[in-house]
Formats: sequence, C-alpha cells, structure tokens
Amino acid sequence: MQYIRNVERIERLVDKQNRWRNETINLIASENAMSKRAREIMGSDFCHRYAEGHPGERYYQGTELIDEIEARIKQHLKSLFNCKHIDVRPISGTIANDAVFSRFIDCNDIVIVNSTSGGGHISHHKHGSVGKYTSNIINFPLTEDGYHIDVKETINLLDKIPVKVMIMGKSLYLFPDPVKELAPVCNELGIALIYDAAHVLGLIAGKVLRDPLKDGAHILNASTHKTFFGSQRGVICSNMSNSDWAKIDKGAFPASSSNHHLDTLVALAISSYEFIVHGESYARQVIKNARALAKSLEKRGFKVEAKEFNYTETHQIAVDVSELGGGDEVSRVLNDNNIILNMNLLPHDPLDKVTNPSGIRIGVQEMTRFGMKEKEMDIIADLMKRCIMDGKYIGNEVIDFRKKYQIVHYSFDHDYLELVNGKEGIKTLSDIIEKA
Ligand code: DSN
Repeated sequence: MQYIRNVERIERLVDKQNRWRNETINLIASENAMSKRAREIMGSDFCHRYAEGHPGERYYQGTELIDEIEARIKQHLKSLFNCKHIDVRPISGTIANDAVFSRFIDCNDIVIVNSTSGGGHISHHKHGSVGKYTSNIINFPLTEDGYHIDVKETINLLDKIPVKVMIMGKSLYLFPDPVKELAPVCNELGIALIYDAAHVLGLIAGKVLRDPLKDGAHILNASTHKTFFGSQRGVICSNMSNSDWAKIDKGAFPASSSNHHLDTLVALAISSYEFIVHGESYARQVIKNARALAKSLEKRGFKVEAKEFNYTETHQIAVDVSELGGGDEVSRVLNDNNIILNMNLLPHDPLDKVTNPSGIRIGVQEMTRFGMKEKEMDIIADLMKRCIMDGKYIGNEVIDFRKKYQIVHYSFDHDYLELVNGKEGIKTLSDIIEKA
C-alpha cells in the first residue's frame, strides 16, 4: 500500500505541474510549448521501441512504421534547413554537440569558443563535452559591449595560434556570431567551423536570422525545442562531402547514443510540419515581441542590455539587475509571483558570480506561441516592474492574465480553432477535440 501512496503522490505532483505551468508566464529562453496534437502523440507504442541505425537499415525487426516516419521527417527537414545531410537521431542538443565534437576534436587540439560569461554553452567548455577531448580551450575576443565576437582580434589570434576547431553559437544569444566574416579564414587555415544553433534554430528556419550553413559554417548542431518548437531532441545538419559526413554519422550512432527515443521523434515530426506551415510568421513575431519587451522594461526603469544595438536580434533579452538584488534574488521573487526565467552571467561578470550574477535572461518564444504580441509584452513589463521595483505581490494577476492565453498558436490546434470558429456547439477547445 505504501507504494500506491507514492504513486499517487507522483501523479498529484505531475498534475500540479501541469496546472501551475499553465498559469505562469514562462520566459525561460531555452524552452517552448508543443501543440496539443504534437504532445498527445507522445506516449504511443513507439515509447517502448528500439530502432538503431537508419530507416531501411536497422539492427532490429519491427521498425517498418518508424522507418517511414523518420525518412519522411528527414526529407522535409532537409528542405526546411536547406542542407544536404541531416541526422535527427541525437536525443538532445548536447548529444548532437558531442556526436560532432567526438569526431572533430582530437586530444590536445586547440578549440575556440564563446566564454561562459560571453554566453557560451556548458558543453563547449572544460567541464562539458569539449573538455572530454581536449583541455586547450580558448575564448573568442569580444567587442567592448560584450555581446559580439571581435572579428579583427579573432583573425589576429588565429594568425598566431593553431586553432583546429571553432565553435560558434551560445546560450546568452542576443546577436548572431559572424560566420560570413570568419568562414573564409577557417577555410584558409583548415579550421572546422561548427555552429551551435540550439537557441536559434527556429529563427534561422523562420528566416529572421542568417543561415550559418549558407554563410560557410561546416556543420550546424541544434536542439529542437527552444525557438524551434518541437519535442526535446537534437539535430545535426551539413552540406559537407559524403565521406566527411560519414564520420558524423558514426558520431551520432553508435558513439553518442544507441536507441533514439522514437516517441519524441514522432512528436518532432508533427511539430516540424507545424513549423513548415507557420514558422516564418511565428519567427517574425518572436523578434517583434523581444524588442517590444525590451523597450517596455527600459521605459519602466530596468537596465536592459545592448540598447545601442536595439537590444536584440533574437528571442532573448538580457537585463542587468545588479542594483535590484542581483539575478538570483530577482529570478526567485519573480518565480514566487508566477513569472519564470533564469539568472544569468552578463559578459562583464567575473565567473565567481555564477551563483548570483548581475543579470536575468528573458526569452519570449513560448509566450509568443501562446498568441502574445507587443501589447502583452507591455503588460508583462508592467507586472515585472510592480513586482521587482514596487515590491508588490502580482502572482494572482499573472494567473488571471495567463488564463486568456491557453491555446498554442502557429499550430494545427490553432488552425482548427480558426476553422470552426463560430460554428454551432463549439465554444471551447474541449468541444473541438470532442467533435474532431
Ligand atoms: N542550458 C540551456 C540554456 O538554458 O541555454 C541549454 O542547454
């Protein structure tokens, strides 16, 4: 009986999470929400199954149906991401990174990356994936503002130091890295240029950011659930020769995973078709919302970073809250008021401030997907101001506000709603689902 009580406790916690997160304003920059249609397909029989290898060349029987799904999604994502090769098997962005790094970085190779306070992802550093292969990791020189790679200084550095691999892309990601400017230098010096587009895959595919592969990156890795609004997985894309790609193929399987979690692959397929239909208008709204939120926060007295560059070219903005208690305190207070985001090192922070950095990082992609626009960004800025600057409890206001934004837009759920809007007997999402 004791175990039944434990099971019930787990079920209650999951139920509480489902209800609570539907009542919050989620501004975590690395997350997003899937449509009901994509989410509900998870938990199918595929969640029990294995399918090592490639469609049509598996090591198991019983894979005919996943073969068709995987082959279809690869074909459509190749045209969406405009690439010759794609691997959809990595089960996360970090696994995608590891699949590639394990093939391109040899012991003692010199690798150049974005520093931690410059926004670099943990997998690019000594305690993450890169650190498994080499300890020779150097940082890109940054311009004075801290949000851009200094191209001239980087070229000087590359002239002096025999770098083998360049890793661009980052987690605090306000502006894209300069692929077009540095790719010719990499080609001349034989440096492999890997672009980690985990945060911005949806903005690249949505055509609001330049395409790093088109600009000369040799490989693009990404996760599929940040600005791209799929299930939690990873992808690797490239236009390299078949023989170079064969190395990466082995990096994905068997070097970094065996089975590749087929139930989330099926959900990714649904989300990808939603992206193919709606991705460009979604991506445009994400950028408008990020800039609108930056301006609204600035107007209310927050120190929003990178004002001189119009704040951002992505889904993210960064705010210096060092005079408001620091990133740790501000993010906790907001959490207690149902606004969820994370503390973040800012480029000029020393590394020992990692547990209470100067900044908070804000991403607008999930709230955009729930149908919010510039007007709603202004309301969010006002809630944040009253909470952090005036010390008011605004948690219940957040719950009331969020009640109006429950349908995932840029999705087939929303298309269906539009289609039946006003039809007799259909008033709520449940009515629609029942009648569908
Ligand atoms: N650490 C995550 C982020 O929030 O950017 C990505 O893995």
